[in-house]
Amino acid sequence: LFTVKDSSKVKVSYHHNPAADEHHFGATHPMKPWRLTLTNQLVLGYGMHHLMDVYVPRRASEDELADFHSTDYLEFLRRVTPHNTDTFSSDMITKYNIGDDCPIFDGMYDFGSLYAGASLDGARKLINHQSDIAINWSGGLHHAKKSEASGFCYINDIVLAILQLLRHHPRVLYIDIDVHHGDGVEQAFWSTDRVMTLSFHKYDPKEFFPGTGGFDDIGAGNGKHYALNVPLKDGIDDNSYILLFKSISEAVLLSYRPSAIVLQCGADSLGCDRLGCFNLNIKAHGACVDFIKSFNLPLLVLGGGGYTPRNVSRLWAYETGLCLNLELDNKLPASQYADWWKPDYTLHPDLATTKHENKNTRKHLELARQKVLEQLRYLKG
Ligand code: TV7
Ligand code: CA
Ligand code: ZN
Repeated sequence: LFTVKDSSKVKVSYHHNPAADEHHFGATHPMKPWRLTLTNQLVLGYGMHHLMDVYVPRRASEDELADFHSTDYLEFLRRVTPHNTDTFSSDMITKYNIGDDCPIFDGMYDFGSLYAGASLDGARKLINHQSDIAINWSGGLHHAKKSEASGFCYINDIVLAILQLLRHHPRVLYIDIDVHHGDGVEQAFWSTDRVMTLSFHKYDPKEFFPGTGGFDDIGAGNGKHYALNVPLKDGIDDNSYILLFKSISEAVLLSYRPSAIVLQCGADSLGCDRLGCFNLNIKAHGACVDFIKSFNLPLLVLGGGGYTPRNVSRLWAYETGLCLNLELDNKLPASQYADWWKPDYTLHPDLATTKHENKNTRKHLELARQKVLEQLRYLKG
């Protein structure tokens, strides 16, 4: 099933409440929580649960959610259902940004408190040194705002987990490799230097959600230069992405010197994603995770987007293996779910198709790198 690459002991915890997987946004909605069941099947199939601490975290309480979210918004999420929606004013539906992207579905508050509970559990295991790396593939929902749903996200588990880490850590670095801009996390920490946010994403203000995250999004007040963005174009390939990611994140780590890192591993930056437009293979995405891991700082690893469930599960199983210093066999383990990985039944199918032509010129990539590195010259301390 796997070989052990490096027998040095890393304490990894895996936070998964299978109740989260059972929620449905709607038949045609691209967000499929059951991709977490597929992921977990591969994690178990490879036998990785024997090598880490597996927790079924409790739901986050309303008080815990209120560390970031407004109580009126939380009360709305808790009370509204598909059957009583018409008893809420249309102003409220508009204000909280309910719609096609963020529909009202049965159990949406429960879903939010489940994945937020898992991220908080992971953050606490890092704080009390029970884990070196904590993993929550159900988390990473980076668009949710204080009083507003956005982009399939209702509760911002990342902001909540970072707020926990800040109780014990002077500086937290947030890195986001989802194909979308991590706008909710950036906005929450826009004016503080205690969190640095770094997002790599497709950027096209008119055509691609959420439209923010250009070079000039840099934070404000005390947080000026502490929000970093790497806007990219369609079709970026393995080599350019890895090179850009490593050179930027290494410079950021050395200048900012965080004491903990939160890494959002959205799988929609893979090639063949239903919503994404990059051309990355699983190994390239994983190389970014492995690089961050090599700095040996307390690390919270989260999921995020990912709209082709068979590849989301491959990726997150592979990255669970990287956290554990394992080399997983390319042949996937047998299980009752195996048909999802037809016809090849492998961990590493070729995802770099010609569907998205690479529009990132060397000039654009070099400019992106320079623009970010320039911000680092202004950091205090
Ligand atoms: C973290 N893209 C979340 C990414 C959120 C992306 C969007 C859809 C979409 C929604 C659907 C649907 C869809 C095929 C794709 C401007 C709009 C255009 C709604 C139809 N099919 C993450 C959010 C993004 C909902 N939103 O970063 C129901 O695509 O582009 C938009 C906004 C207005 C609303 N319409 C889309 O990965 C988890 N939505 C089918 C059914
Ligand atoms: Ca991103
Ligand atoms: Zn995304």
